[in-house]
Amino acid sequence: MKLLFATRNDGKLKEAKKIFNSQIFQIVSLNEYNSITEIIEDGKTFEENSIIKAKTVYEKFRVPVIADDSGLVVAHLNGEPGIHSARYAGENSTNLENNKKLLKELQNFSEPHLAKFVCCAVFYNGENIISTFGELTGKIIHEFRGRNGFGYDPIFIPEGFEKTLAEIPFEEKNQISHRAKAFKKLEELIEKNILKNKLSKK
Ligand code: ITT
Repeated sequence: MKLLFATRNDGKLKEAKKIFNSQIFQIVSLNEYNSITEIIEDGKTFEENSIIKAKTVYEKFRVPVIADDSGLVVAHLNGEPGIHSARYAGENSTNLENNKKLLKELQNFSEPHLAKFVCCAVFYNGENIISTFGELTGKIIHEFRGRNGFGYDPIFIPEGFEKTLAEIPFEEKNQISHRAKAFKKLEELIEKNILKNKLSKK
């Protein structure tokens, strides 16, 4: 089954390709669809935004779509940057600018700087909508460590680990991450509710 992943984030795409069983699913991205579709993420929650992404892309291409909306929820900052994680330091901000802004916002708070990554993953085929969630708890550190991953990975240490997500090998992040948890559940539900249904209708 071909699934169009409604994302422009190559880090997410690489992770999703690894998480979904490649014998059953072929994950393609908006890059392969040559899309310039503008998606206005004006939802108030991760779930609302991931549904907006999935529906916008489905309406344009009419193929089964998956999407994720994710971000970093920081305890001292009342949940910010949350759904604003990608643009925390402003429109078109880089990962480095977002990370620096976060560290600045946290500088006057006592440690540990507890945080969690949250991911809502969605499937939409014009008929059925499925959404799932995943979380990864941990803390923010005030130095940049590691070169793997993307986004806030160099300053986030998962609970029970000593290394940041950017120091942990790709395969290991993909076992424990918020995205891995959400997409694994999504994969199971697509298999159970969509693929099996299709077979039994034949
Ligand atoms: P798409 O909307 O095109 O999928 P995006 O990067 O704008 O890409 P989001 O709106 O879901 O995606 O914002 C997610 C942001 O949260 C992302 O840009 C990172 O800053 C952060 N983030 C999410 N998951 C992360 C992860 O696994 N590691 C590090 N940072 C992550």
